[in-house]
Amino acid sequence: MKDVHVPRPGETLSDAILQHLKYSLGKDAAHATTTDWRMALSLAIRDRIVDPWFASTRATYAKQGKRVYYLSMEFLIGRLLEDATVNLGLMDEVAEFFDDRSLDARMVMQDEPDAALGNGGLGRLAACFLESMSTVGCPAYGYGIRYEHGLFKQSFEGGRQMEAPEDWLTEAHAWEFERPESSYRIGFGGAVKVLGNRTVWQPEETVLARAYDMPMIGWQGRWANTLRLWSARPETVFDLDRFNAGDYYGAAEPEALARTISRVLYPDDTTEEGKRLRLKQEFFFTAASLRDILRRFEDEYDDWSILPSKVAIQLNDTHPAIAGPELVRLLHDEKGMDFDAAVEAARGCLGYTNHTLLPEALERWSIELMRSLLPRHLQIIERIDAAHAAAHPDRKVVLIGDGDVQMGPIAFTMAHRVNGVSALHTGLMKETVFAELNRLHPNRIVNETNGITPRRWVLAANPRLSGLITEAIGDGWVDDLEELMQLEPMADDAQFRDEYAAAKRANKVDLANYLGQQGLAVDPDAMFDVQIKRIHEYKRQHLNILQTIALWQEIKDDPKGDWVPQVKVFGGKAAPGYVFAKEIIFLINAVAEVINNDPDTSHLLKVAYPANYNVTLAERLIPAAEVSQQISTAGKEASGTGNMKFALNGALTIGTLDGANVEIRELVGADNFFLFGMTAQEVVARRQIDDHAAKAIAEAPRLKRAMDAIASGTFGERFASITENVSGDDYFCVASDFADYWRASRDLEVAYRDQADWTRMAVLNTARSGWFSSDRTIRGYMSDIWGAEALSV
Ligand code: CJB
Repeated sequence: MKDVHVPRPGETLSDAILQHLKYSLGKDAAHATTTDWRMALSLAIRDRIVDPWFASTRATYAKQGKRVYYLSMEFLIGRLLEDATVNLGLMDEVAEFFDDRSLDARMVMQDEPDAALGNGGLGRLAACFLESMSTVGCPAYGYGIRYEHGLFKQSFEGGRQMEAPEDWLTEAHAWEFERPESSYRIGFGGAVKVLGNRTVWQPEETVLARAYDMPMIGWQGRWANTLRLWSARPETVFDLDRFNAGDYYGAAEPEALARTISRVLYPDDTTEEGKRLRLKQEFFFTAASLRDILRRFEDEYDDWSILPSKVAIQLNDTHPAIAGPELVRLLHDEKGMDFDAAVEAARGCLGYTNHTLLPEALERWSIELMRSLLPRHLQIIERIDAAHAAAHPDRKVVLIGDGDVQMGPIAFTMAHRVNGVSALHTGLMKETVFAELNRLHPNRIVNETNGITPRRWVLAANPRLSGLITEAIGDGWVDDLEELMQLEPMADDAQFRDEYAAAKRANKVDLANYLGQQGLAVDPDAMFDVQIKRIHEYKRQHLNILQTIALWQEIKDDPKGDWVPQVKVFGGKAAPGYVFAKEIIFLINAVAEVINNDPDTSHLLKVAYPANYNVTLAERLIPAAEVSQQISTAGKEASGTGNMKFALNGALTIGTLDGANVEIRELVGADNFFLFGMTAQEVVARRQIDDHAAKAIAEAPRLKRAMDAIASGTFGERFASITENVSGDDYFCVASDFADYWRASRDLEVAYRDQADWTRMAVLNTARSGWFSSDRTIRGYMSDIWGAEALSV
């Protein structure tokens, strides 16, 4: 899309939109489609971002500020137009503009494709961080991959998950600036040669990494950073010889092979080829980013020894962990720095965030794979490993062991700070996966509890609540979220509570209408209970659905009883190769089918599972939620961030002592949080008991009855893999936590009956969740890890 429109000083937003419609899109208002309007608006908004964006870059140069580089395989940015409009304070003007033309501004904004360049929490955290880094004025770049296809689109067929490719780039969008001049040649394979006193890697295959930039504007447009995504291109676009010989497919092969690298988010890594591609993706974007970082440094400075004082590089999980060895290679092999000094400089720059203790998620690559793709890096890792062994003769951790290159320990040894994402998770990191490395490097691990951006997750997503808050305490909360504390006394103010409850009710009506459009009628006065996140055994959606079945059975026993009507909402995708998770999805849909069509109970209990959960759907569900399900097996959820979004939007949590739930409960108060389940330590002990699941089932007749119903075919299939798992090994302790979960769920219902008191608790959740702003998290990283200072334009 060519932008031919030059904004003139004094031009109103309305003029700018109309100008773009005419001159950039070649349409007049009478014939404009929703997409035309959306593009015209986007371009008009984009024009207003460019100046602050340039000014931020200039300010960083002028002040020789330290820059932060956030390397992440995922940026789950979702839609950008509404975010940018809200941050520029232009929402009212935009709404008025479309009102005047009998169009709905929100509908226009919702025409934007939802950029799903991430899988879940890790990618969404990266997106919140980009916004917060701009809001607090931290000079920063996000670096990632410009996937042609983001996370697959989910649909249900007969209750089963179907996957279709996502295609965001085929739809018009306004945010990218292609930078053909910023291209780097990235190599793979080949040989390592020693030429004189230099070691030279001569790759056999190369691809080009081409940059695409998106501006990321902070609150009130005070600062804007860049998200730079790399797209893979072939060096030879076309093999003319093969084409001339009649081999038309073969002629296009080099291009197809190169482009595969940035084609899709997270290819299936269950096959060797899949693993190879995944490692290629990781090296591709990491290497391009590092070259870009060093190029920018060299433009300004000529002394490599000051690199760590000017450059902070954060590794978002182990995916970019090859950055350590690659930075050493660049500094030593290419810039001529002494090897040990290169290692020190690299470590001075690098920080590593761990996001999970699940052993299967800590990446490792076979030595053969590493040797065939990155032979020089393997040598460098061996040398760093040897130095580490020499410095710590009693060490038990190795960087290369069991035939694999261990990316977790590599990230740890190559970083000056390693952080966990909640207090509990950081503690467990020290005690479990990184116990040995923590012993050797006792001050390296720090905690930075996750956060979320209030601009998107309250101000934009929940305008009713935002308006109420601003009326009550002014708008200072938007970039100083702890100001929400001023709402605390209003929890006891009946009028405020009524207004707060009215905002929630209106959000529920919106959601009820949305579900209605999808064919499910729900009562907006029912209790809205929501569990939205990736489908995973440790997140225990199956615990929730078992509880739902048990509840349905009790209601059916006594349909005239005094029940709290409720809607159980599920949302989330399962990895395409994760058979058990897909079975959980199938079970939820099968249960929904039966329960929703049961004439005895359907006025009291409904199960909703809207397909294709994504950022946009989250923005719809969270403001309408009253109950937030955070029920992972304790010790397994590193932090969670959905839990924070719900609490802030006034949903009460039913949850375990896991991840950031612990901190949420401490802050909102134990009385305003529905706790259940074993602690992380108790879970570990419980697993030692023989037949712990069978014993738990024997003591929980409701669970037994629910499992029997499944096994007897009440929901069509018999779902043997699920019932056998829960009654067998039950690693995630669904059976053992069931009874207490049931108890907490009933406590919730009792509490819900007293609406005034419920709203009081909800207000307290909002008032006391201000600490979970990602602005606070970013300031923590800046002071504890990056040593970076906020600048202003
Ligand atoms: N997480 O989304 C992912 N993907 C991974 O591969 C590993 C972890 C999640 O990261 C979030 C952000 O830190 C956490 O809140 C969440 O608990 C964790 O599962």
